[in-house]
Amino acid sequence: MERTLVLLKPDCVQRRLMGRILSRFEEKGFNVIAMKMMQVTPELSKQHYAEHVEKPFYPGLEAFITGAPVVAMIVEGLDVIQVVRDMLGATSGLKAAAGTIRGDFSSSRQMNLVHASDGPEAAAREMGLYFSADEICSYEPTLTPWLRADDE
Ligand code: FUP
Repeated sequence: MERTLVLLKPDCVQRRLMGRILSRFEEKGFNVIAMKMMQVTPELSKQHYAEHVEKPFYPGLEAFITGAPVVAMIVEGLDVIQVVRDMLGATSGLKAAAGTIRGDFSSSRQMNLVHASDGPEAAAREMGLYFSADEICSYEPTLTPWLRADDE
């Protein structure tokens, strides 16, 4: 079982798409085990996007991600890190395949609605940036027997 950090970005909140996008992860069968609305500070933005801080697009990215609240969540499931990345689609909404979240709802590279960790190391680091251990509510969903076979 894996866990990944998902952010519904400011454009998702402002465009009233939170419910529809959360539904995609719920409908897939993943467990949301932590969730909160919060304001990303410039400091948190620099930590989150550490690999991009020196890039020319970073100032605009920071202004965007700190410009309105986000919803941070931890999503749990089998292979959830890669599967959620696949559900998001390519970084730019103009390049993301139809049927993906970005492909269906975004027409921007910056305003691409959702962030998700891109690997196990990033997931561990990003979950630690956004959540403390006591904010994680692990539980066994009662419908698990109807989501997959016992040996999967
Ligand atoms: P992703 O992993 O798909 O979220 O995308 P990246 O880690 O490559 O980029 C992080 C964020 O920077 C993206 F959500 C969009 C933004 N970005 C820009 O605003 N301009 C760029 O040229 C590249 C990325």
